[in-house]
Amino acid sequence: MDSRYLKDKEELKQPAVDDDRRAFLTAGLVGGAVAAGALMTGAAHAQQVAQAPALSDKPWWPHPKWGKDDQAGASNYMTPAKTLDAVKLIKDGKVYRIGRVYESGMPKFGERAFTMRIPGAPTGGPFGANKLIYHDEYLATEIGQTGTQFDGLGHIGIQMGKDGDKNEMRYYNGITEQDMATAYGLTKLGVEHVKPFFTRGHLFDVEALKGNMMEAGQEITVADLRAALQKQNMQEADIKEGDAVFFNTGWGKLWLKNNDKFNSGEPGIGLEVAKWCIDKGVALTGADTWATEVVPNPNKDLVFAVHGELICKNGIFNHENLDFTGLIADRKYQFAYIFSPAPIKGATGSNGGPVAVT
Ligand code: UVW
Repeated sequence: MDSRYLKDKEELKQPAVDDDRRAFLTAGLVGGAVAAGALMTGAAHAQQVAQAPALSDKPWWPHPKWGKDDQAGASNYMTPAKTLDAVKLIKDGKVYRIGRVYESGMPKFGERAFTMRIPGAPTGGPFGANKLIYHDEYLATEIGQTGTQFDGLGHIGIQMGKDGDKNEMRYYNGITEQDMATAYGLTKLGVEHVKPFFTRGHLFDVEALKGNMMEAGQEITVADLRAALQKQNMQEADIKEGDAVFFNTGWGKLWLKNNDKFNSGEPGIGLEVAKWCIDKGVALTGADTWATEVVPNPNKDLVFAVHGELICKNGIFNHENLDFTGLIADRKYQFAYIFSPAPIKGATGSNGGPVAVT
């Protein structure tokens, strides 16, 4: 039996889990992160840390482009013109699934769960002279936050005041915990406000650039992105406002193969690339990892800082645990990215089946 199940009940109490989680998210405390630091020269690592801008504590609301009442964030870039522009990237009509299969054994963040049951077997019937029988499933999970997951604007906030002060826990457009949180779903910023994505997608194969799978705590830099663009024969100027950008780190190879390592941290983007994404006005980021951003952050004071900057402050969405295997095998780095989040009222995000069409 897995030793996790033999733990004393005391150990499973939530505060202990939170402490473990905090420790694991903090730079330098995870073996992978130390290893990643060692992969870079000391100077390069120090420079990376120095590059990370300090977090601004200035209010980020109202949104300068979409106004104080907006709840759709960067999905506002989805327009008929954007659709037609994305269609120009479709050349051979090939459709790639870039989402993963949902199953209970997949790696999950923290104490999240994914449990499916088919009651009855069959659930019901037979009905009528034709003796029709049927199956239904019951699913217990953090539906927008397990497996391939799309982070909505109600997922990430920043505490601006004292612990427990819900009037100063701020989300996109300054909406507070007090304004939006109920036990039965978010009353603001639920994923139902997000417009379906049909946009231009650009994939950076950073794993190929580095020549191997990146390691936990290893940060993708803007220089890496520019080198990947050159290697892939792409132009930076071709990344337009409202486009989606994706990062392949190789970490996805651990999916179901070594879940413990997959969960132990991850390579990804830091605040430098986050700023680049904000300056470009991208609508969405995504990766083959569970957070898209580097964990632990090379700046040991920061935890999920990219989530805060992109989602909370700028309304830029994030799609996690993607699978670019097919695209990379076919050397397809630009495509139409199509994804309509499941419009579950008051949900923080969405599962689903995103596709790339080339
Ligand atoms: C958190 O929920 C903090 O992270 P993620 O969006 O990666 O699941």
